[in-house]
Amino acid sequence: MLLTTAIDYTNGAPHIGHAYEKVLADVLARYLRLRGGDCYFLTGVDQHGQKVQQTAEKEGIHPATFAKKKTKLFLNLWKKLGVDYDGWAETTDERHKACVQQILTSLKEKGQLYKKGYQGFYSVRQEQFLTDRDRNEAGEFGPEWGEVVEIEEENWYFRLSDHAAWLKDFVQSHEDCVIPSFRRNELLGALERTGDQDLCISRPKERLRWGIEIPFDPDFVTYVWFDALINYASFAGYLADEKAGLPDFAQLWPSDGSPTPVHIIGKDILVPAHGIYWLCMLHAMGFPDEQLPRLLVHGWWNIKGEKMSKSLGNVVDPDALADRFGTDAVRYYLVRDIVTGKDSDFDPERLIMLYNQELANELGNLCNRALNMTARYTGGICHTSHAPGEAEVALRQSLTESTAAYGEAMDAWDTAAALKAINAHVSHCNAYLERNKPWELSKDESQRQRLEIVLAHAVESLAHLTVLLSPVLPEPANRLAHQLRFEKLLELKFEDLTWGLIEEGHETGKPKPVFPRIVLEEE
Ligand code: ME8
Repeated sequence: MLLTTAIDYTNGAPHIGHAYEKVLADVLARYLRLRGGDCYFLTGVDQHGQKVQQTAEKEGIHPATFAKKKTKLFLNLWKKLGVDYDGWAETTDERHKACVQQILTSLKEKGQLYKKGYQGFYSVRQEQFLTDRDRNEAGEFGPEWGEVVEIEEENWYFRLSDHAAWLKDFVQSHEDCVIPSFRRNELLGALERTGDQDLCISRPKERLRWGIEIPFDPDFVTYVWFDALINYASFAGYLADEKAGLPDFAQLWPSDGSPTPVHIIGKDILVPAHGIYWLCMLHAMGFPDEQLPRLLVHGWWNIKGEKMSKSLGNVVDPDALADRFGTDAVRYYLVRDIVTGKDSDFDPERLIMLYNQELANELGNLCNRALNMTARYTGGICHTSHAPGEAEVALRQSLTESTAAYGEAMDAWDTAAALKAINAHVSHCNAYLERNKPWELSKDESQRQRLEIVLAHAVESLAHLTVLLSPVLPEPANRLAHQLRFEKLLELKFEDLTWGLIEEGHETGKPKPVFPRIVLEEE
């Protein structure tokens, strides 16, 4: 299955919103593979457009050099955060350019593009033409539009209005075309309000040079959104030459009823960009309904209830955050403290609290106790063939429930609920050890069998938890698998997670702290 993210503007450094989306996608891609499916994870950067041109001009450098420089910041961050994509999209790539131009040519041949003059208002910040509907109650264009200029120019238009009735019908009749459902309702509401407007898809070169040239009219470049949306298809191999080194499109974007691509995007770019423009573009390109992608719309991280913005000076730098608290804490927090689809408040104190409590204390404690006591009391050997007692039946039940709840939550893209399900079993295990006190059982030879049962149950649980945690925290999961001396543990699939992963006589290794506590200097 093809899983994509929005491609980030290269007019500035990555912020915590960018990091969240890419970590979320990485976690979901790893989960889909754990489920036994294929997943091709595509992400990248949006390098064209006026914003990039303007910021580059301010710095006195060419937009291409500027975009490359900013792209490096994204590439370095994904490496640091363990975002392990399969495909990388840069919109200045010649292969992408060729695809955009082929699509433009073909749409023109189909009569879907036409040229006309326009006189009116234009938002420089949003790179968008404005109509009276964009005015506020006072009849003005509000601050959200930034600088608004009056322009008169000819441009190329896409017959968006041809697809309006189809789109309404499509969204109404496909419940899972936008996830979660309240975002689908938002799109339906927007479709009710939208008139019969077409989409301007070009910009004259005299105003904007930084874009993909319109192949049949060299005085114009392609509108940045029209160019950027096509990345999902171009980097999946759409219309590509076999030798281009891109994936096989038919395989990645199936038309045989198998799962269609999922585009992970933020709430601000559902309407109109993905929910209207992209779906209509695909429809015009000839994609049948059953081949259209699904849109997974996530919420935003705010700062103390306010939108993160350069002007408020509250932008959180994920790179600095990872240097300070470590990659694991950042990954964990970003998918633990937000419900997919909803907004959340970014709070470094919660990051520290959740990491220290749930990973360093609870899970760290379980790893340490299970492996340490097994090494000390049974020479590292697991004795798994004894019959379970009442407490063990309850523990197995807790694991079964947590695993099922985890799978259900992840299938619904809800990473926070999945992590809570893991934590529920970790707590059960810690309470089980507290109640059964292997350290006391070890002092009484007549309790030898009980001791072996308790330790084996803790180790078996740990093996399962390691696999479940691996999409979110792949590195710690690797280290745990190594400490369990179960090198093939992470090759297991979700459906393999039945009781009995640890065989009779298996020898575990010694624990080394996997989740060191975050201690602030001020503490
Ligand atoms: O929109 N919290 O790029 P972008 C969570 N280039 N997510 C956030 C966020 C926040 N505070 N702020 C932004 C673009 N995002 C286009 C996309 S796709 C063909 C072109 C998300 O760099 C935002 O919702 O402004 C979007 O999904 C992504 O970051 C990139 O935003």
